[in-house]
Amino acid sequence: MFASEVEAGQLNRRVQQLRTAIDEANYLYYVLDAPTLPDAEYDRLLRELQEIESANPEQRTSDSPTQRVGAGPLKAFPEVEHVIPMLSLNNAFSEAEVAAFDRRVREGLERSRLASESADIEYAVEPKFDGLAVALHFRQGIFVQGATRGDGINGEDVSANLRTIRAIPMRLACENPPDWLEVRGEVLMLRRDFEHLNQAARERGEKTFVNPRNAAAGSLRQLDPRITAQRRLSFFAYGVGRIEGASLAETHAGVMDWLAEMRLPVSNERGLVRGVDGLMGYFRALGARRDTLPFDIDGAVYKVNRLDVQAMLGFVARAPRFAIAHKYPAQEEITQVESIDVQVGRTGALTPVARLKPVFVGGVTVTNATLHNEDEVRRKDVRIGDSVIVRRAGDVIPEVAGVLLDRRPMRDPLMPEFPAFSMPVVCPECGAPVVRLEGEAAARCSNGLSCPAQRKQALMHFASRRAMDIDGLGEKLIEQLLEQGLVRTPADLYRIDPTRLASLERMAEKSADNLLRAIEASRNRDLARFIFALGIRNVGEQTAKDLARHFGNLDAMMAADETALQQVSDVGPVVAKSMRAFFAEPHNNAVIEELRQAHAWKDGEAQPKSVGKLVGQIFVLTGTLPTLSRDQAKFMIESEGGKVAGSVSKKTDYVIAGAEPGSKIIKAQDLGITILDEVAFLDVLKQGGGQQ
Ligand code: D41
Repeated sequence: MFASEVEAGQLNRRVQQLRTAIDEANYLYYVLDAPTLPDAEYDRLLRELQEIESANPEQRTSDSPTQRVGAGPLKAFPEVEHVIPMLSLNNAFSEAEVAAFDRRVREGLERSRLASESADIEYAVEPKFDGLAVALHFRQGIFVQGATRGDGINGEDVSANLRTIRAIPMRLACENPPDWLEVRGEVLMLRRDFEHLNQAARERGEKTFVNPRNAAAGSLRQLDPRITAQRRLSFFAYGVGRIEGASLAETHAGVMDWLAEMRLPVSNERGLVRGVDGLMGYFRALGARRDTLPFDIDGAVYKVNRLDVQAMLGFVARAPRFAIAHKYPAQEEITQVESIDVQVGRTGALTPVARLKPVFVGGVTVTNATLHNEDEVRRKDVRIGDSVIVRRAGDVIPEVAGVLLDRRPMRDPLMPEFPAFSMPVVCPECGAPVVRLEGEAAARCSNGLSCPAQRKQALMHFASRRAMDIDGLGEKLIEQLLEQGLVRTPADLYRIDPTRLASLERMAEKSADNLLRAIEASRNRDLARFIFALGIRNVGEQTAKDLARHFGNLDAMMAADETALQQVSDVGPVVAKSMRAFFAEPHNNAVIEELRQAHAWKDGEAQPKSVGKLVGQIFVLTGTLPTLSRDQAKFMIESEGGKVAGSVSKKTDYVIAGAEPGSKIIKAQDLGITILDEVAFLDVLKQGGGQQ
């Protein structure tokens, strides 16, 4: 053997080694979602392979992982014919339709006496991926071509783009690959990749994609594969088309297992069930997890498991009789924007809201959808008259996912088209100037609780179920109370004049009584609810609970400065700042004082802290300290785990004395207890106490 041949053999072995390692890493990362190889190592292997291949072009093959990065742009996609047509799926939208499908299957089999009379049919069940159907062709196990479904007969050759999808093997993991294997499946974009893509687009001020499906479609039909390569598409197989030189398993599940063995991605959400009950059970279980899956699905697909039975049943028109797609209610629909209003929220934030032609989506009729904020409307360029995609996923509030720009109405050319949205410069409710602070997404009405809209929202929040829980006090009633001047602030609720209440329009005597009773019942709510009910910006239900537990009483919380507030778990600078801003407002303090008179809440006990420099130490405060208020001193002691007692006893460790102390100081002297002034106290606080 010549030396050069030996060298070539070694080179080839290294090339194979590198390819195997890279393919393995891709499989673990993109198919099993269990990455092992660090990115840097992966890059190093790929670079080495690239270098060898460019120095030795004869080593380059079409299935090499170097061929995934994307070749130069195409002018158009060549058309390809599907030798075996790609069928479509019939849909079912209800249990009745699923039952009808199952009945048709059983009747079809009885006619051919293939079914054992009574047994339930076995179905292979799988998610219905909300992606794009494609066909992948492997010759001798090597990926040679891939095409979109198109109309089922003719598709587009998107091979170069499919090569960039790391979940698709370029070489099947199989000792004896079939001469020909056509794998069918769906190309999609995982939700997290979609979020990243849109986030990057937002940062560059570019248009975002409406949903993962559109992002996947846009990426797969890119003429420049280098762009597709950056888009992170995924793929799941759902069946096979043309096959030569191998025989299939006897069942659909068996075929899917075989594909999985060859390292093609198949969903692990698939299963086997029997009869309509089995189908419905799967449908509900999958539906319950729909929002937590890493990809969008729009239903479940049911297929008769046995392939011989499938063949027996055949097709009607262009859809098989042996399979059906059971769809979930759509989470997206198209409708028109009738107007764009601006709503003023509880904290003055202005939210643009699209008023829509009613549309049934996500299981409810939607007439409004949030547009979030000014920037969002600009980015999406939503205008009155536009056709838009409305999305309502799970229980989240409906939103406008995007505009169908090609459907923007062409108006009379002499008429100006609807202008782009802009935020009003004055509050639509009270006319006060609108301000938008730097770094904030929201524009706000600057009028605080003098703005009637904010006042109404504040009252609604105060009365709401998770806050003061005043039963029956809803939006309509609050509007009436405000209009009639019976109520301006939450404190007014506790002194409503019953005769004036009863005289309100549409107010029966009984409902007036009920409301008064509900208000009465809301007195002495625990501190956490009360703090939440105040509606301080950024203070949600959980933060309110944490604050109540930490401080025990409202005065201690109101006395705490930003640093002291941040001692509370999950209270950061933003929350602390909004709390200080709230309590710096004289109006708020006045209302709180009135609510105190009304016994709207009852204080609790601060949860004793078991960590801190002063754990186990008991302090007594007397007289006026030069800079610290009583509450501040108390809070500082308690945040270090110390206790503040009301009177001096043998158990007292320190008495902190200010100007004009009372008799407590004499008692302390009698008992020989250490007496501290403010400076000494701050010292103890710093060092920790613990005197003997
Ligand atoms: O997940 C899917 N979108 C999916 C689509 C699936 N899980 N199975 C499918 N099975 C078929 C048959 C039974 C006709 C082979 C399909 C599709 N077809 C399909 N996708 C697009 C059109 C038809």
